[in-house]
Amino acid sequence: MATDISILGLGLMGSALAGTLLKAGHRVTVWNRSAAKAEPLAAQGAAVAATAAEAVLASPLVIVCVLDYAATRQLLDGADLAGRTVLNLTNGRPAEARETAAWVTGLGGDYLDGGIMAVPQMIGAPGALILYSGSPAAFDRHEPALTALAEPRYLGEDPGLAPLYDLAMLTGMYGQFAGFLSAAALIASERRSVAEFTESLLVPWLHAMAAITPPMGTQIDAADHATDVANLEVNRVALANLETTFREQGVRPDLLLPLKAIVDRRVAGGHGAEDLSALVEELR
Ligand code: FVH
Repeated sequence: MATDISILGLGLMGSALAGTLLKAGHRVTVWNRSAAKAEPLAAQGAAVAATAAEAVLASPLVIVCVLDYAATRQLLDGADLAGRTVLNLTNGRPAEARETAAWVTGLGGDYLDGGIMAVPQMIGAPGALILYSGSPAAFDRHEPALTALAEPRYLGEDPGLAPLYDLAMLTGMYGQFAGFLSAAALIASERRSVAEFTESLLVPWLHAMAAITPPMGTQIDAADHATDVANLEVNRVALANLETTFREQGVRPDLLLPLKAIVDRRVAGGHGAEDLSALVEELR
């Protein structure tokens, strides 16, 4: 069913959200600080609001997607939020989401926070996921329209949950990139093809390793770090070999050293027989 939706913030992501909602047949009102970014969307049928406050008044669902929460608060300041649902898809911290939720509800609105697990090109396509938390009633009301953007995953009433899970997902992603970049530098140190190594060897290996992380999650939940895979002492030796090899190859091991330090500390504490999952105990 076509609904009225306002989008505030027309950067790469906001423009992708607005374009996808227009294609899905919704009536979309847009606003951006730099007005020129609204022009392509106006050509696709969006109404363009002169001010952020005017965009808020235009629709019961107001999506904000800007640089940070300071910008979110700045552009919503003075707008009449009573009876509106503010869905903030801006990247931020759980504490910021909770503060913003309290502010919006204090002004008579409903608040949803969201974490977009997609790049702009993925919006509206299979594989895109958006994490939501906040008002359950607002989520139920708007879920049908939001499904056009990405698979929606509602995490709970605490508005801080979506950013918490979003940042945890990004943590996994940056860890993967840190591993990839270190491996690439090592391969490049012998002038071997990084592209060929990545496609034929590294990616299948990472898929296999990803498959053993859910059982590690179960171990972490149970605080049971027994292993029949590889204990921390074995990993300590492997990481020592890695550091030495990186240095011998003239490659900086900087991205690996924090992990190595934690393994060394755990083993020095007498936990060499444990699984890698036990490192969580050193982090919390
Ligand atoms: N792009 C991506 O792949 C990621 C995917 C995951 C989610 N992120 C988050 O989405 C937010 C916006 O990201 P973006 O990629 O759209 O960013 P830009 O293209 O740089 O656009 C930024 C927009 O923010 C507006 N803006 C900045 N400061 C203010 C302000 N003080 N008041 C009002 N608007 C402001 C900016 O306006 P303008 O510069 O065009 O006038 C753009 O509309 C972000 O949280 C990502 O982490 C995207």
